[in-house]
Amino acid sequence: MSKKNTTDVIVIGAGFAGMYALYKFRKLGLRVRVYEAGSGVGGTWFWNRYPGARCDVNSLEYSYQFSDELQQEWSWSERYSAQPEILEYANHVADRFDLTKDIQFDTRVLALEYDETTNLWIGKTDKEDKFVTKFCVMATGCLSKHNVPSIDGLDQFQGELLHTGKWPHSPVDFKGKSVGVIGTGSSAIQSIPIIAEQAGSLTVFQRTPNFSVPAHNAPMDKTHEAKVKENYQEFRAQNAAQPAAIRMTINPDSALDVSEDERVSVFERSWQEGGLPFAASFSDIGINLDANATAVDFVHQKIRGIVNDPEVAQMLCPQTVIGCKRLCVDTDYYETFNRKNVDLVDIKKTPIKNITESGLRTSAAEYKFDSLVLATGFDAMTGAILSMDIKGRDNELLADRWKAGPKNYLGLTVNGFPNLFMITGPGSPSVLSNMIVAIEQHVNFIANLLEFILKNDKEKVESNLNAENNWVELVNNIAGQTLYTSGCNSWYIGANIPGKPSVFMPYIGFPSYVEKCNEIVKDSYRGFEFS
Ligand code: NA7
Repeated sequence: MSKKNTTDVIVIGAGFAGMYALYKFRKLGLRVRVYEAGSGVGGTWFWNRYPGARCDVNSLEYSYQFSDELQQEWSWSERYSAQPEILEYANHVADRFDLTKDIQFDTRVLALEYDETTNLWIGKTDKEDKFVTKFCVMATGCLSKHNVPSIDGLDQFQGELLHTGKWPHSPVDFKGKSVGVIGTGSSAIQSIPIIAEQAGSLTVFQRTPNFSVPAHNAPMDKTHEAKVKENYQEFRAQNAAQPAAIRMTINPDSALDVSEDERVSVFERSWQEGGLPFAASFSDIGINLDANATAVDFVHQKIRGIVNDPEVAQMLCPQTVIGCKRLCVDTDYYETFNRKNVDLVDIKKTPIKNITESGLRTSAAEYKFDSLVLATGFDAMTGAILSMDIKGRDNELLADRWKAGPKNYLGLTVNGFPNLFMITGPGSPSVLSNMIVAIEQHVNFIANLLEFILKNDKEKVESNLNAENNWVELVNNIAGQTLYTSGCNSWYIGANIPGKPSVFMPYIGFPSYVEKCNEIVKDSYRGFEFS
């Protein structure tokens, strides 16, 4: 084995997590190597190039804070950044901190095996490299394994077959074409208005409608940007104290304690403001069914007010609680269904039977398309990790250990898999927080842990089973107090993937998570075992 393949730390993935991990671990004086399946940095933003792909967190917040020079010198052009600009930012960071020299692109890690006698991990990639490392860090992303639905005949389609999560790098021309889109999650909701403008005809196949709030995206307010930059640190600290580490003013009132008129005017203000803060219009929308129903009613009224055809409007009105699936943020989504060239098909009523050479067949009709877009989401949170063959102590497969659902400590470590860490893993705030903030917190935690190991002449760390059991119970207890677990089929509980165990995966509440991490460190890394 060549010397270059022996390192202290292997990081898998060069998205925002992998890039910061490389930067941070290098600073500890460790030899770090990153493997990345794509041909460039950026992770989610490298792959999700579909038209309209945009972040739903404000640009001034969705960025790194580890370097003040970086956050001062970079300028965002819009309130919510579009994918090309975020990818440009990722590339800027890679250049600025000279990251790419330690990243091996176009290389997918297939397997990792722990060798107890040497306390090393041995890995295998699709380039037939074998690597040996002491520490492994999964920076594999929460929404990176795209979900291709098992619909009969998918391989028969002779037109252009696209997936929003694995979009081509060259521009896709829909001009004048007949296009079908399967799925109505966030990716579909962002891309449909743009595809509709270009296509000759667009047919949207909807299994479950989603709630969406207008983004009211706009050019960056330069005065606001300058003000934030005057004291960026304080701005970041205030945001980190918010439940999702995203800046929003949570109305302390209950939706049930105000008059109908006042409630509607509060919702209207939030709707006009736009974006995810709609969920904070009242304090109890996420925890009380009756309060939630008032927000549902308001959005239903909005949909009925925007969409001209009452039948189409009715089809677009979700019949679940609002927010138990991730709230979508759009530009002209509902308006798009007033276009003459756009049709909506309810595939719960008339299911897709099969894909044909020229389109698809439902139980009611046959459709012909030049292009078919699968906007069918991801095997979220565990998909990318479990697509590798990871064997811990006694050759135990992580996939077997997690058969009934992911189990770990702080979303970070798994008993029996020493020196292996997950960034924004299941059981951490991850997708229910500002991802870049969560990533930095996790990488900092791991870096401190590595420093502790090295300073104290320890060889390995893993979590103990008891701590893991308690942690998973805590994650579930917190979720149980909210409407996230009120029965809608979200990817937070793995419901979008047939056969996936139904377990609520994210930890709700970024500040309390950070508090718990800090307490554990103070308490000599309670729940971790060192040897
Ligand atoms: P989502 O939100 O998981 O949406 C996927 C959509 O695809 C959703 O409407 C699904 O319907 C639909 N779907 C999935 N499988 C099928 C099959 N087999 N047949 C028909 N329709 C199907 O993924 P996105 O990419 O839109 O967004 C993911 C996250 O990225 C988003 O939450 C943001 O955080 C960014 P279903 O609802 O399961 O009935």
